[in-house]
Amino acid sequence: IVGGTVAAVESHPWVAAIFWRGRSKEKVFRCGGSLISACWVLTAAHCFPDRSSTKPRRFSVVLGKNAMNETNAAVEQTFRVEQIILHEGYDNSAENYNNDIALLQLKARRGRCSIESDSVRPVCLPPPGQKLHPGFTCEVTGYGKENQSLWYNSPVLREAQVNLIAGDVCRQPDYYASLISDNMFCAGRTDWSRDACEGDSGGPLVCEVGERLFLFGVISWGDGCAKEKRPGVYTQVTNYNWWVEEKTGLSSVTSG
Ligand code: 4AZ
Repeated sequence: IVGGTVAAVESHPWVAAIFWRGRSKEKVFRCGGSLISACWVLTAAHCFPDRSSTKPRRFSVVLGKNAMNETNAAVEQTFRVEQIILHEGYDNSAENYNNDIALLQLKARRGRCSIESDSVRPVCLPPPGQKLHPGFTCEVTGYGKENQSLWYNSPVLREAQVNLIAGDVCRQPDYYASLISDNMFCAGRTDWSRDACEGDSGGPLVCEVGERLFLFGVISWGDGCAKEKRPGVYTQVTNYNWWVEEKTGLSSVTSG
């Protein structure tokens, strides 16, 4: 996150940290994600770029994590991954990450996955097709870079407020032109000071509607970070209510 502030996971208890286990058993941070029910995390398909790296056994998910380099066993909940479901229409052939959405099923222990606490709680999905007006303020969260030129991620969870940008604007030739599909939306600041960045992908963009926070976007891509006319691009979650329902069998996730 560029231009943001340190965030307490208690204020974003759906935030998930997805790790990949390398050959020497080291845990490498891969992507953010959002807990949408006790056993399911929504993230970006591009977090799993090669088929061999989609082996669920190589991944783990940590919920309730504030700091990357310390483990607070009292609040964190760590899970193995039962399955990884990439969207069938995920397509990066045009290098625009169309349908950049994926589901991770957490492996249950003694019949249960995550347990709600002050630090762990699922986020609501917005009703299908719900539209918010351009300029609407939403919030992005992640453990990604604080500045594009750094080579390391943020050691702590960070958040920033960004504003929704109209599709017409984001499709202008001096913005992203035809790269923006109907499954995406853009968000940024008028002064380009705040943005998601590398390492934040898969994580949440949430917007408050009627005093509730809803997961409207999955952090997907962008040309650099916090650059003029290069806003962050997000997967439009309201296009995928039925897909999530079909894959998880949870009708409750669409009702908000
Ligand atoms: C990335 O590489 C990435 N500025 C994510 C978000 C943005 C850029 C890059 C948006 O994961």
